[in-house]
Amino acid sequence: MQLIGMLDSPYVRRVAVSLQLLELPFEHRAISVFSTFEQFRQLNSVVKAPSLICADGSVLMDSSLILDYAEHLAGPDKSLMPRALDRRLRALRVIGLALAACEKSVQIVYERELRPADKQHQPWLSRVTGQLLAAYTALETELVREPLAPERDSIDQAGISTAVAWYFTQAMLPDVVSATQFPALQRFSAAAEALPAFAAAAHGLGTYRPAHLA
Ligand SMILES: N[C@@H](CCC(=O)N[C@@H](CS)C(=O)NCC(=O)O)C(=O)O
Repeated sequence: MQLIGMLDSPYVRRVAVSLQLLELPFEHRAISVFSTFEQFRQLNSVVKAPSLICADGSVLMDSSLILDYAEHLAGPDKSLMPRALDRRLRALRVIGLALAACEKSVQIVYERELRPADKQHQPWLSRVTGQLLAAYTALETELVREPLAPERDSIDQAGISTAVAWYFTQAMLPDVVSATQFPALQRFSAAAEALPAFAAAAHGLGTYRPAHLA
């Protein structure tokens, strides 16, 4: 299996961390949807990161759909999703908030970096910023009410997605989302980033290296 996309994308990173915790071996190819658009297009004409090239050559995209496939490939004993309905409901609620935070962060980054300064639309940026802060406020409340497990054996998809979202936003938009206002998220992120699966797929321009090759 090949995971295509850069680890500065929170979507690529949640897949890279999850595949490791699901114990599914994969090759990572750090190809950018921007600087290497043509190369990416040869692999997936739609140019969406992450893309997963499966063993039979099928190409999947969208991190949640890739994770659905990966979960089934790994089998129920390795699943990162709780099975009990109430636990699963909570996990889905948290993942939804984390993905909304990723989406709103990415929209702000694109607005800042891809659109010429004189074409930036402040009402849109204000709207998206409000949505981003609402997502992190709700996530912080979730973590205070009931902490997420940051340990290697107990972190689940809700924890992975939350940690990856938070790190991405802090790396890209520290002026928009102040870390000091979200102490539970900040603490959880620090604990998650110390796990080998996060360290092996560090946010940035690098390539995932399995622990035994690092
Ligand atoms: N919902 C998608 C979002 C993926 C996404 O937006 N990826 C960005 C990179 S962070 C991308 O492919 N951008 C290029 C584009 O949309 O043209 C997922 O979960 O994978």
